Amino acid sequence: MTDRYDDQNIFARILRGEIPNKTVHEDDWALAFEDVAPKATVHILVIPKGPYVDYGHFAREASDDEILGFTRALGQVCEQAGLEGGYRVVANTGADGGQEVPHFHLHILGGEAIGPIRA
Ligand code: IU
Repeated sequence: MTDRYDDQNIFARILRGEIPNKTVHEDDWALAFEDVAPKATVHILVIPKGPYVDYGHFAREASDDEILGFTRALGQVCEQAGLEGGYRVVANTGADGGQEVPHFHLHILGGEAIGPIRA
């Protein structure tokens, strides 16, 4: 998998403020916003501010501060979303993982019973 980052991808453009979004959280390390095509009652995307293509790229290249800041932001968003019944966090990665936008992002899905992962 290539780590070449396309700075014209849609999430890069959202980070630069070129495209509107429904932000639910923003700090130095992460932006969280509602998915435009929700796959569950609650569907939030959390993205790091840095230019990382996917989870592997982020885990390898991001600084400890970025990883810690992003992880804490994710936890904060999950807690603030009021998902008392639980939720799922998903990182689609690469073509086989069904990743469409080449800027690392985590999906938070909840607000309803999603059930176990099935093939
Ligand atoms: P994926 O993991 O790369 O497949 O997820 C990309 C998500 O980004 C997907 O759920 C889209 O609905 C969502 N999305 C968005 O929220 N805003 C956009 O402008 C575009 C995609 I394009």
